[in-house]
Amino acid sequence: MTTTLAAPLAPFVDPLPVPRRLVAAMQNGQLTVPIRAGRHRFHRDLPESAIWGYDGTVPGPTIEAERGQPVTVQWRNELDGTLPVVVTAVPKAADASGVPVQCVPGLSGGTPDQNAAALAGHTVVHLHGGLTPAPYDGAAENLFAPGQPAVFHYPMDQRAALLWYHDHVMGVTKFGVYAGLAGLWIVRDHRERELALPEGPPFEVPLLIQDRNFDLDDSGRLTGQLIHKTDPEVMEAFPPFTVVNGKVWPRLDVQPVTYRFRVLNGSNARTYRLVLFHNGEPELHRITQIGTDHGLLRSPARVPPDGLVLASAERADLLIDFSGLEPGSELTLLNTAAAPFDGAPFPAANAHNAADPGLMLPYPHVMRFRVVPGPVTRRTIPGELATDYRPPGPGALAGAPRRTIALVERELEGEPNMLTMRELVIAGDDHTGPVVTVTDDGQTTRYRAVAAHFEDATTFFPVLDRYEVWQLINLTTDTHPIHVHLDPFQILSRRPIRYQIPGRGIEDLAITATVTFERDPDDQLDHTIDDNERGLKDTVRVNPNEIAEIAVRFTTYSGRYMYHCHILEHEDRDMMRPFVTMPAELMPFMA
Ligand SMILES: [Cu+2]
Repeated sequence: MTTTLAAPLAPFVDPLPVPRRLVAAMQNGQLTVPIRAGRHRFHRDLPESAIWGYDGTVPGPTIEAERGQPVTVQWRNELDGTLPVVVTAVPKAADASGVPVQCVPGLSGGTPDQNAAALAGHTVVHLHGGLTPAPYDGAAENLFAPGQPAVFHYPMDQRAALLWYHDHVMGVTKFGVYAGLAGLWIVRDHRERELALPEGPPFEVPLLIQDRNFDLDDSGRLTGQLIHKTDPEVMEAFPPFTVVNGKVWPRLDVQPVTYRFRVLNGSNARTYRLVLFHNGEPELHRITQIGTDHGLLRSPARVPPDGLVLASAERADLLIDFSGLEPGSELTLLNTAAAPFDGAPFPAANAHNAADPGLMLPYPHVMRFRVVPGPVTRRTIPGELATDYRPPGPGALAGAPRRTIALVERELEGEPNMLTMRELVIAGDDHTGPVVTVTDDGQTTRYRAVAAHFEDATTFFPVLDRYEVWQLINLTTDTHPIHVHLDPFQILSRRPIRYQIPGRGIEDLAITATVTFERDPDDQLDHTIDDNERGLKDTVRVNPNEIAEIAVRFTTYSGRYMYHCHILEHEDRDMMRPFVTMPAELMPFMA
């Protein structure tokens, strides 16, 4: 196995782009965003790429809204032509020299997928993190063809946070987002202004992190053509080039002051573990995390010792202190997370040696900061941030309905694996079919699966304003970031489990497994909730050998929503399920 690959593009040569701001208040809350084919240069030395983008750009404009001031967006689908991404499943996972095909540009002997090439621009926009009425939430089957306008109303009755909007089409979200259909959406409120946090340029900087790959021409030169490449062993795309705000490995000049970075992992599948590196050492002490998916934490949090982990769709609101650094100092943001990510640790001190094509991480570079001369100011960070939420106490959760979901990977002969979320209910004594048993401190509960695929009957009908506890049992070997639409949730626990699945234990719906709350001897993970996860979340990483419990409560809107894995290749096949939120007084009339 090769341990390093020469980078075919020079790192840190392009300035970090900042997406155009679209401030809703400046347009009376009435926005029009065309969805267009366009061209975009991902790197100084790359030819332009054909893309699909909001406003024809990658990323789309950053929409800025005020809490309590509704925003209406006319999403105008003006896409023409077909998907500007070549999709290929390469027949072999590694090339002749043993390098995984996904770590290198080009089609690697794969043939373009003709069904993907025929996709002609159906789209639907989801505002991730939005407390949005169901008709405007961007349900994956409610598609708009080119020429069909969609007018979506966003009440914005929600706390300040970094949200993002992206394509959410059934089965092909992975291609639409990859083609460029993603943009940031910032909600602001008075609490953030009380804290005098940086707002807007130059000291508030959004960082939308993604990964991309490109085709090669006959002479081996990069063409700029986007390619989505998978292989027989890895069904997710893990492209080699990290792209921030649309540029491969950019750089940002910073003054010796405190900056606020609004970070989103918008990759299809890749998890990042970010380490700030300076003079051969990690300098994580410069980073303070003040917010997560749904905004401010109750108090500032340190980044975990190995680095800041962000799975697909997770966000972090970071203050980074560049004061005390000489002009000319360079700090590099590195990624140490192997792909597919399974939670395995990697010491931050070794981040500069994290490159490993065998772990689908050929280049750990993310971006670089260079300190330029300027007046030095250090910001003092308040000890109390959010005051509007607390963890739900035992009283709030006593008697809360519990829902149990198993995350399952089913291997199929001759086609890619199928990932599903098996919704489980307690099996009656008369049930004689396959069961999942869960043993906790000697007490065993038997469950049977009642739903596996998106189109199976809905079984979740949460009642508004009531807490529920959702238990997510990971029976696979990878970490899955599970995203629930609508209201945020809080993580209650992560606990280690051992499990066994007999041969043929995973059928189309039924599943046989024995799960025990005890640590597997081979399990190296600590299964803790990090301080920066003790906020309002909408996406939770569920690691291998783990049951995560989250406290879910829907408050405002009734209707049909979705929850799913945010690895886009998983949600597209078929790790996504509907739920329907209901006002309490309607429940007696449900058949
Ligand atoms: Cu997943």
